[in-house]
Amino acid sequence: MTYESAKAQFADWGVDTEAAIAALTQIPISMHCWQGDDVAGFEARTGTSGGGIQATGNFPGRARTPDELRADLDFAYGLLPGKHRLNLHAMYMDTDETPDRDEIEVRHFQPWLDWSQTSGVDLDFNPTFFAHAKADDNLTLAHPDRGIRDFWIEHGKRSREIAAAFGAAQGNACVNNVWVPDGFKDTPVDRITARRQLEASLNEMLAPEQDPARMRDAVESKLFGIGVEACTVGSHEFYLGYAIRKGTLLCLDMGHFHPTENIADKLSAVALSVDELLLHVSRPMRWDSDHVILQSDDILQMAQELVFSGLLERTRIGLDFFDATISRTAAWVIGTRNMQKALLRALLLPQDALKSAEHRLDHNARFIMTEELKDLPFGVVWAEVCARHDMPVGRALMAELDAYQASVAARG
Ligand code: RNT
Ligand code: ZN
Repeated sequence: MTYESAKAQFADWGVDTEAAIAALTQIPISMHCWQGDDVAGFEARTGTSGGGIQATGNFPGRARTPDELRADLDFAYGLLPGKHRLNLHAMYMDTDETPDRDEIEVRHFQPWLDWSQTSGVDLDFNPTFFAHAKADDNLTLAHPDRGIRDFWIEHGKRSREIAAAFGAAQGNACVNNVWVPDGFKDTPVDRITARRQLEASLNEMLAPEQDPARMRDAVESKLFGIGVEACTVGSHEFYLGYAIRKGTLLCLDMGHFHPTENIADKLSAVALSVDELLLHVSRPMRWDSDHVILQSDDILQMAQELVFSGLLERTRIGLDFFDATISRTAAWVIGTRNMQKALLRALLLPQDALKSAEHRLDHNARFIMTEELKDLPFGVVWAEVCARHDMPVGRALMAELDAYQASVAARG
């Protein structure tokens, strides 16, 4: 089918494909650096990821150095229509020095800044509160030991400064997302002390004022992780309240809730109380497994909520998945494209007609429409987007992904 006939089919429903394409290419996705190397990072001094997150698998081609990671990123961004961002973790520092986490400065990330300037990919940032001896108790900002808390508070402060420096260099706000693994393997008897401790540490960390034009703070909740099955200190309720009171962004990671919860449903609810949202779009399978996102119902609903609830302007879309059983670059490209495809599908729906059926309680019309609309040629419009950016789809995409994978497969 040609784009012109697809365009006519959408027009028949009152949908302007050109407007949808224009809107889609304005939506940046903050792609996470950590899919490229299985969340290992480039610090000289620390070890495995820890914190209850784990990439499993040993498919060849993992990036082992910052240069390899940047080469892989260049390849991946080259297959993503639109202008996107990179979400960098502190453990991805690129320096000959060996700063501990409480010693990091923007100079330790200079090669990333240089790459950002030349590639035009703006940066977001994350302090790394895991994969470190001082996080081995699965307690960081909520640790009972003042010295350990101070260490992590300092790390958090420095991360905010680095984020602000990134923001100043790129001319738009860098989001600095705080996720801490803090929790208990077995049922704690004093949850409130741990939560007060986390709150106090966060307050200290966020106390130095930063220009919101340069950096914004986000906080990410979690339900449980491996090793912290009984209680996570920074739960959803904890951070929802915190974000409302402190005016930070609230980060919703799709893997951080009970498996049957609908994360898309949460957006409109929390958007009434928090100004800005950050998403970690992910795919949990039975637990917070961080599978690469598919064009699954969860993702389609998430995208539809963003579009239909008018939340795109105040939501930063970040991704959070890591699969080491497949090509890292294919995971990035397919996963990020799936987010874009989901957004495109939402943008190609006759929003007014659907809403008006619901508003007049015509659930029958809404039902017929939602099902009939599923047969529209969304893929043809996506192929047109890619063609306009001179990017492949289908078998041609597969050939490019395979060729790149073959070129990195010999990495040790
Ligand atoms: C962990 C959180 C967190 C991490 C990254 C690496 O459960 O989802 O966002 O995945 O910071
Ligand atoms: Zn996350």
